[in-house]
Amino acid sequence: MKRIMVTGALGQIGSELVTKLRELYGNDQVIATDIRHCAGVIEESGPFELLDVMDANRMHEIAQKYRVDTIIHLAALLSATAEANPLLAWNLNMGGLVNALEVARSLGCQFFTPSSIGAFGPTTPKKLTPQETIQRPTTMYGVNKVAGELLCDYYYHKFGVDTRGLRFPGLISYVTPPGGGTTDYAVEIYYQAIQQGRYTSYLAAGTYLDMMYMPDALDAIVALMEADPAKLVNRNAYNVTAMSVDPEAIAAAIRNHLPHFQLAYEIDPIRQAIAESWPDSLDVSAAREQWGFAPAYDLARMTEDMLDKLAAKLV
Ligand code: AKB
Repeated sequence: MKRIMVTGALGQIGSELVTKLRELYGNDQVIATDIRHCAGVIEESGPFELLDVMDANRMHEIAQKYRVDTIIHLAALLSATAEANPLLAWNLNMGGLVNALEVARSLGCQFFTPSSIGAFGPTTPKKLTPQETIQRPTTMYGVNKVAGELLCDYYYHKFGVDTRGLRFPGLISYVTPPGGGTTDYAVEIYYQAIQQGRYTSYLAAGTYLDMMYMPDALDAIVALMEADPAKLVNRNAYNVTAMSVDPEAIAAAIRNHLPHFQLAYEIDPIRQAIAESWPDSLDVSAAREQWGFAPAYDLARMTEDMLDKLAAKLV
C-alpha cells in the first residue's frame, strides 16, 4: 500500500488530488502538507502538516515521520505570479523542487511533479508540439519548468529516483480556483457566466492554448504513477492535453447552455505575451503509447459539467 506525501495540498490540483488519492489508497495513507491552514475536508479527512517547501529539514522530518514511499510535489508559483516576482519564483519553484527530490533520493521514494506548457517558448513548434523539441521559454516560470524537468531526469539517471511528470496545460475545475496563472481565464469565464452572464477576457480572441478538465488531470497523475516503469521512456515530463481552445471557443460552448452569454476583451499585455509564447496544441502520442493517457472530457462535455456544478455551487 502506498504512503504518499503531497506538498501544496490546498492548491488547485492538490485540493482535489488529495481527496482522490485518499479514496483510492485510504485516508491515513495520504499526508497533505501546505504552508497555510484552511479548515475543510483536506485537513479533516486525513493527516495534515504545515510545511514551507523551502524548509528541507522539516520536509524530510514529515516524510520520515509518516514513512512515505511516494512524494507528489505540487507547491509552486504559477506563470503570471512568477513573472511579477521572478526571484521569489526561482527560489520557491527550484528550492522546493530540489528539496523534495533530495527527500525522495534519501528515503527511496517514487516522485511526481508537474511541468507545464510553460516549459516551451516562442521558438518551439506551435502546432502539435512534439514530446521532444526546442525548449527555450522566455518566462521565469518556463525557465523553472525546464530546469525542473532536467533535474527530474538527472535524479533518475544519477540516483535512480523513480521520477515521473506531466506537462500540464491550463487546468479547469469548479472546486478550487487557480491563482496567478496565464490560463486562469478559462476557469473565471465559467464562474462569471453563471454569476454575471458575461466575461471580460484578458487574453485576445484567437489565442489558442491547451486545456484539460481536472478529472482528466487527476486520472492522468494516477495512471502515470501506476504505470509500469519499464515502459516509461521520458522521466522529465509527458505532454498531456484534452483540447486546444481560445476564449471565443469557450464562449461558444457556454452559449450552447446560456445563449445570452456575452464575451468582451480587455487585454493584459503581460499575460497575452506569455500566452503567445506557448504552444497552441500539444502532441500527446508519447503519453498515449507509453502509459495509456486517454482524457474523457472534450470542450462540450467539460462545459456542460462545469456549468452544472457551478450552478449548484454558486446558488
Ligand atoms: C499557468 O497558466 O501558469 C498554468 C500553467 C499552464 O502551467 N496554468
